[in-house]
Amino acid sequence: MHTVMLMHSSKISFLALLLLLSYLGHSQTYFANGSARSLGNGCYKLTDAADWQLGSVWYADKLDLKKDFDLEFDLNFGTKDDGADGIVFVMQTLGNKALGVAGGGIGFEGFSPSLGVEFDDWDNTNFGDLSSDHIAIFKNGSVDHKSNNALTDPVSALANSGNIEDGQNHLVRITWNASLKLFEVWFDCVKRQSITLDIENTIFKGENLVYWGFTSATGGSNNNHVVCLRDDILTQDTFYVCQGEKIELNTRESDNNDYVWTPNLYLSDNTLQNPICSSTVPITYFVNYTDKCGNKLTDTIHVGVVNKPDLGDLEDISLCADEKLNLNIDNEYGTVLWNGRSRESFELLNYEGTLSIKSSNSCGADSTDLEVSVIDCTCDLWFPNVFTPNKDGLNDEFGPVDICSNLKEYNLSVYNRWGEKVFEANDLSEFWDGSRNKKQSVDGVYFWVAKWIGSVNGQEVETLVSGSLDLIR
Ligand SMILES: [Ca+2]
Ligand SMILES: [Ca+2]
Ligand SMILES: [Ca+2]
Repeated sequence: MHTVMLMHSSKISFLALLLLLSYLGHSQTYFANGSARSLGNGCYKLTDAADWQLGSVWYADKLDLKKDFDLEFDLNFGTKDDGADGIVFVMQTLGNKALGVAGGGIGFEGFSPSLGVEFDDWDNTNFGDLSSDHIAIFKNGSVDHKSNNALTDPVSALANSGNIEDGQNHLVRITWNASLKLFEVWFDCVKRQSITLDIENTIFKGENLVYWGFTSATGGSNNNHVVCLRDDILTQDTFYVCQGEKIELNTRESDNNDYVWTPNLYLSDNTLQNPICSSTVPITYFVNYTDKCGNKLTDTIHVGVVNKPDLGDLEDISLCADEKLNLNIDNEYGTVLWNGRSRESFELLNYEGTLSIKSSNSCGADSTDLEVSVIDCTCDLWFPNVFTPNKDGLNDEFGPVDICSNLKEYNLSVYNRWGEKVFEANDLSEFWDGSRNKKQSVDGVYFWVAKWIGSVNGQEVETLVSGSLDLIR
């Protein structure tokens, strides 16, 4: 009985049901509003080449400013050098249906709180615009370079101040280093803006989860405005796979499509951008490739393994009256329901009846019903005063008969008549077979001392007993 109890509590503490998830089987989508519409292949037309258009596209999931991000996308500003008004990359907290104001505000006007990176191709002299197509960072829906919402000075989009309304796709990269609070913008592979700012606290008043996307508008002049985004634009550095299943990994796009993942373990093909991983153990990969700007990079990708909840080791529980047991099942990214209610743990104290447990996470769920009973507890050990270690199968070993519900500690020592210790046990399963140093001990009288701590109705009680023993072969 006592061994069942001890095993029971150790099994519970070993139940580490590590759970994670959020990205498993996740497919990412965008919301297009106003004049914006999907062109397929991840491209959205924000405005047509018509006057007074207004569009926005928002990613379905929020960005977390507590984490780094690295976004890469193509912008196309149309074919008319004298067109208007441009495109703004926006972070905001108004939702994924939000739409701003048309005209020189480039669809960004009207969002507050917000952060915007304008790619402005129309010179509004009242806003202090550069005459060339330019990039600047703003907050709170303003595009006025003279206002205190201007977070940076404008710089020309191209270093040579050239025209970006050339019908070509322009590669834009926006990165955020959460620990350095560093926000940077690249245009056609050249860094054009950089700002160090606690965006979460100074703009969003402590909110770290923000919507992100793009706005565009036309006014009395116009252009086609298109943004092309990958559906996996939020590149991850950690993937989670359910134990025994597979997951598609992914890294940044490359023009020459030349990737090498190391170590080449558990991967369908270590030269793909997106190999299938079937690891059953946590593993870290390094991926070598050349990015779209020709930089040779090495990305680090971690794969975590998530176990499906398994409550199969749980057994019915018997507790002594007034004995407490705190049941705890780790499930960090899932939930554990105790009798239908979500709690961290469940304390048993004089509880009798069925205890229903359900543990679930995104890899699966398991449930079990335990019968919990309260028993009268004693802890007594009885020792015989004679034994006959002659291997006839009868009384060949010396040790206790136990009636103990919950033994905490145990020691038995046996001495010969000269006071030499001939045997010692610290576990109830160890009995004396009458030998010492592999030699048979002689017939005669021996002495034993036994000490144990057991639970008697919730109280720990220590007992010390001694006696003599006849060894007869
Ligand atoms: Ca232009
Ligand atoms: Ca402008
Ligand atoms: Ca401007």
